[in-house]
Amino acid sequence: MLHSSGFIVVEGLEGAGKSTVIDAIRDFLSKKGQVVVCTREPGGTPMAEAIRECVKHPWAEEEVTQETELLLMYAARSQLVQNVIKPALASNYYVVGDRHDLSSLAYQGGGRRVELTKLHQLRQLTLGDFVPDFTLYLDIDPSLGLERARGRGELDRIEMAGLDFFKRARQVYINTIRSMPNAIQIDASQSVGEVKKDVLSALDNWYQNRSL
Ligand code: Z5A
Repeated sequence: MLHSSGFIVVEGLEGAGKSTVIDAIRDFLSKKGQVVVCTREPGGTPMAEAIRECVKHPWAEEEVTQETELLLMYAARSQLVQNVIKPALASNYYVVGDRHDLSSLAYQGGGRRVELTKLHQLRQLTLGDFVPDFTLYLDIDPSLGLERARGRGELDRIEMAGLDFFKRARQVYINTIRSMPNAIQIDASQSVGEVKKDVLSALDNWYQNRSL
């Protein structure tokens, strides 16, 4: 049985269909005989899940500063990378991440307009040169994505940020993905079946080239 390892990340705005697509990616890799660990950010360890609750909470009685939000994202990421992702990769497993560092660039950098130097410093401190092996970005107009997300119930603190916030985040995603090696943009406004088909085709292509 072939065993290698790889860190695959699925990115996109809310309602883009990340959770839906991750199930298909896990099935694809399992059928290839790979062991797959799925993660989500913020979250994925007991402490990081507590941070997730904290960061999504509305905190109506006080303002959550940009810096606090950013630090919490990286605190959760540090816990996840050190305790789950790196050990899994060292065991020759595949890790499929529902969001990773690019989310901070899009949401805190683009959406909240945090200075890029601050983001880069935190990235360096937390991750060093650790990067995903393959990134799938599910691109969706924020109006459509939020409509899908709303269908699931109440919006959390970040989802309440307003349309312009998400438009800025989307623009950062699009610009960054273009310049990244091993990254692909998928049109997530299509039907679930079409999105899955595009994702699996891109994944198969990447996987075959990787296995050569
Ligand atoms: N955040 C941040 O600010 N900075 C960071 O560094 C990180 C995160 C890591 C995480 O919340 C929040 O944290 C997120 C970004 C921020 N906040 N916001 N806003 P989350 O994990 O709860 O939110 P999410 O990652 O955006 O998950 P999501 O809303 O569940 O989106 P999704 O996983 O992409 O979508 P889904 O669950 O697969 O689908 C949503 C619904 O749409 C569902 O009913 C599906 O059946 C439906 N769907 C999916 N695909 C389709 C298609 N193609 N057609 C029609 N309907 C569809």
